[in-house]
This record gives sequence, C-alpha cells and structure tokens, in this order.
Amino acid sequence: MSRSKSISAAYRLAHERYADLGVDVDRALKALAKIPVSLQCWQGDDVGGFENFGNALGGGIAVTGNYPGKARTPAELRADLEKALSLIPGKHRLNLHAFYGEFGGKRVDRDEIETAHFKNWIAWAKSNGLGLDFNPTCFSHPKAADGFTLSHRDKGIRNFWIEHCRRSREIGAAMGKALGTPCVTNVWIPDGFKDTPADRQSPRERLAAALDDVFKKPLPAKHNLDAVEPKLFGIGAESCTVGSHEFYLGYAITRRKLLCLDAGHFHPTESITDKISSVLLYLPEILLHVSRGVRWDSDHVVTFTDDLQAIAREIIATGHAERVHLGLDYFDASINRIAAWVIGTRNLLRALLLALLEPPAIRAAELAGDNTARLTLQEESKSLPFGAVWDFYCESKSVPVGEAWLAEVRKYEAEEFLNRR
Ligand code: RNT
Ligand code: ZN
Repeated sequence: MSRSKSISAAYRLAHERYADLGVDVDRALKALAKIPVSLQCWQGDDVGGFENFGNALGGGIAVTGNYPGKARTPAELRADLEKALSLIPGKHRLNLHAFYGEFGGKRVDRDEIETAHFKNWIAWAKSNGLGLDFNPTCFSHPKAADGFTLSHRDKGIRNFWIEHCRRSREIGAAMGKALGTPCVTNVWIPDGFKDTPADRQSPRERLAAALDDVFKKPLPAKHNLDAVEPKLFGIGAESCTVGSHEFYLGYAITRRKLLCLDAGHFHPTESITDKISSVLLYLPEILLHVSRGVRWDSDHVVTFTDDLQAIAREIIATGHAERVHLGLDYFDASINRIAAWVIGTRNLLRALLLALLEPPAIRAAELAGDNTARLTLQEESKSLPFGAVWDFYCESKSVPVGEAWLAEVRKYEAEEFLNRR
C-alpha cells in the first residue's frame, strides 16, 4: 500500500471509531483549521533582534546552545520562517518584537521606532497570508540594564519606556489595520529585585501609573488588542517581580486588557491549565504564551507533555477557543531553530486536535455524577487513534506527514546554513 493510501485507510478506521463514540471528526478538523498559532520570531535568532547596538540579551531570560544557522538578517529570518510555516498545517501568525525592526543601519532608539521600520514585515506578512502580533522590547538595552523599566524610580527612564510602549501599540494597530486582523500587542517587562526589596509597593504603583500612560490613547480593537504578561521571577529578579500575577490580573480586569498567561511564569509545578476558565469569566479575551519550563522558566521547545495536553483541552473545553489567542514562547539554540518552531507548533496543534476529539461521554459521565465512568473514559480515550487523524490532517493541508518534515529541514540546512558562517 502506498504511504498516502495507508494514511487514508488509517483515517477511515479512526473516523469510524470516533463516530462510534459520538465524535464528529470532520467538525474537529474544521475547528482546528480555524485556530491560528502565533510563531515567536525570536526563536529564529536567539532573541537577538536587528538593532546592532551590541546589546546583549538581558531581562533575566537566557538562550543556551550554539547550533549553526542563526538568522542574522530580517531576510534570513523571513526565509527560515517560510520554511517552518511550510511544514506546519494551517494558517498562522507571526509574533514580532520591537527590536526586529529594520532600521537601515541607523541607530534608532526604542523611543523612536515607527511603523515604517516594520513595513517589510507587514508586506511580507500580507503576501504570506499571515497575521502579525507585536511586543515592545523592554530588555537588552542600557536603559534596562539595572533591571527596571516602566517601574523605574527614575522618571526619565520610565518615560523612555512609556514612549517605547506607546509607539509599539501604534505600530501594532498599523499592522492590524494593514492585515485586516487585530494585532495582539503584549507588554512584558523584566522589572524585579534580586534581593528582598525594602519597598514592594512603590514600584507597583509606578508600574500601574506608567501602564495607564501607555494605554491612554484608545485604539480600535479591530486593529490592536493590548495584553499584559505577569511573571513570578527571572534570573537576577528572584525575590520580587513587580509585574506579578496578582498585579496584572487586577490590572487587566480593571483596565479591560488581555491577560497573557505564560506557562513558564509560575511556580514550577503550577500549571496555567486551571487558570484559563477562571480568567475567562472576567476577561473577554486572553493570550497564552505556550512554553515549557524545566525546573525554571527555561523556555524549552514545547513538547507533547501532559501539561500541554491539559492546556489545549481547557481551551477547547471552555467552548470559547476564539477568546484565547495562542502564541508560542520559547527559544532554544541547541537544536536546529526551524525544527524548534516546527516541533513546538505541531505539538500545540496536535494537542488541540486531541482536545477537539474528546468523547462527549466524559462530560456526560461527570454530569451524571459517575466519576468511575469519567475516569475510565478519560483513560481509555488516551489510546484512541488520534494520530491517524493528525496524519490525515497534515496530508490534507499539504504538509509532510510524521517525521518526514525533518528531511526538508535538513535539506534547507545544507543549502542555506553553510552560507551563514
Ligand atoms: C519573558 C516573557 C516574554 C519573553 C518574550 C521574548 O519571560 O516570557 O514573553 O519571552 O517577550
Ligand atoms: Zn512569555
């Protein structure tokens, strides 16, 4: 049997098996095709950006590894992204950071960025049918070197970052307008204390006031959606992070902003799974940074873990997947960077598919108070043939099935990365 025939045959059997359980596979695949994932541009160049001021990665985040082929220019990064996207089923988005602008060799500081610096990205996104998301870059900069930005005790430094974030929102809105799909502009700042602060309150008051300044100008939601991202700790900010979970949960609810839940930003055993349904009660939309912490917020490539499956399941189980914007957030330089994108994105999509294929009897058992049946069905459903459905989906979207995509990455690596030494 040819590969393609065996994929169809396996799919037919899986379809039948799921139909017996009351699962509509066709509907699940249609729903999956409508869920975009925002790929993080920063996986392609180790969170380096294109400013060329020689700023080292700061902000308490770290990339390790020295795999060859890191993108050095916007053109290389776009080519790498095109390769990655060609191996991922569905239509997706790109998440850009402000320091990935194209500054034409000029020294454009963060408080001077404009939409013009992103015109190539916008044109590229348009021609590739991608939506764009955006982030101010409040790290890797001399004015962030002491670990504080929007909450800084120095008004001048605060204002510098306020201006940067304001401009970032405008750029986000311009992207959203140009592409006809709202840009989620996410504010994350590294601000925090290595050692016990004497005053935790004042920096938080300053941060709330600074954010209010950043968000003062209303922008149409059809162009730009503001998000804020809390964190528990970073390297060098172990004792107190100004923008903590409680800080931003309160901020987002009172100011009607999206809350960004990053899977790596809580205690190592704490999952964002259980937060989704709670936060959606109070906020119309949220953003997820799908990541994988290993012992700390290490931003490992997203793998098909129990945690990932649980997160995806919750998104689907709320019945409001369209209210949850999905972005990836990891950066690994120890393996091929294109493969890192492909592995993580395919895993997230695969986890969403698994969730969409959940037998309805599980929920029904719970409703009937039959916890024995619920557990039985939950466990038995783990070996249902969802892999056959996933393979069929990949084939129907004209992307490689199974590990076949790796050969394409290897070919690209051989042709392209040799020129990058
Ligand atoms: C850092 C945050 C933040 C960054 C990106 C690069 O801990 O997760 O989202 O990873 O902005
Ligand atoms: Zn994040």
